[in-house]
Amino acid sequence: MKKVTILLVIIIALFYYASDNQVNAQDGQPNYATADVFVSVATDAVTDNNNLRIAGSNGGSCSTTLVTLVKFSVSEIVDSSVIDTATVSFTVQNTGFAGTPVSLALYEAGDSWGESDLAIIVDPADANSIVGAALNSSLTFNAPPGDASTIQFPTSTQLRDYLRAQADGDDVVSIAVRMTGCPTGTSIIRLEDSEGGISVAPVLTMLNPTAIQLNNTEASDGTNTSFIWLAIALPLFVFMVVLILRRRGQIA
Ligand SMILES: [Ca+2]
Ligand SMILES: [Ca+2]
Repeated sequence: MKKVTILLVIIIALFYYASDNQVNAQDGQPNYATADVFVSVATDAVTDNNNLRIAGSNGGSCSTTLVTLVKFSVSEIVDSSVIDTATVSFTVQNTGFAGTPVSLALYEAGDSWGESDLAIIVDPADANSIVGAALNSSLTFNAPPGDASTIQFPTSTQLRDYLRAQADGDDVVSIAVRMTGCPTGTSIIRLEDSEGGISVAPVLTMLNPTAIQLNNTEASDGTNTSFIWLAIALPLFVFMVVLILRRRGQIA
């Protein structure tokens, strides 16, 4: 059995030597918005001036009137990374609530917008809307959050999966923030924008975005999931073969 053990140790050591648990530069670091605007659902007018607004009007049900769009870069996240947690934070400028509760939620958004674009369809009821699937990350306020306070959208599987897909794709993350619940009348929340500086800018924070990556230029894009499975399967296969041969008495 000694030979089997030595063989296993050699194989595992070889694979351990060949692989490298790569930690991304953006682990736990504040990742500031690269662009941010708010858009009117009714007119598609884009505003990039002093704040980000999220608003809704309730005449029986809460309908979104102003949507905020924010972009982040995830270019420093290695392909195939697993992200443990991801949160999106904003600094409140001020609020105008006619009552409570007020709920906000994050959505996927397309990338085809900029701070000077004049026509972006943000109405989710429109098939051409830039606002996509819900990211299952929401906040409900039973009292207006204080001016200058920080609000943080919590991590979710959908948010992490979306960030991972963007990191594996075009590295540009676009997120829409909508009002999904509001009392009768008009409710608005104004947030600081990235032009206000990094002390108040929208921030994406990702914890432990890591990837197992080969120290091999041919596989340096980190797409090596099959390799990792091989590293597990091969020693098991050798172990089983040796076990069978030993039972048959073909090896000592
Ligand atoms: Ca802006
Ligand atoms: Ca994208």
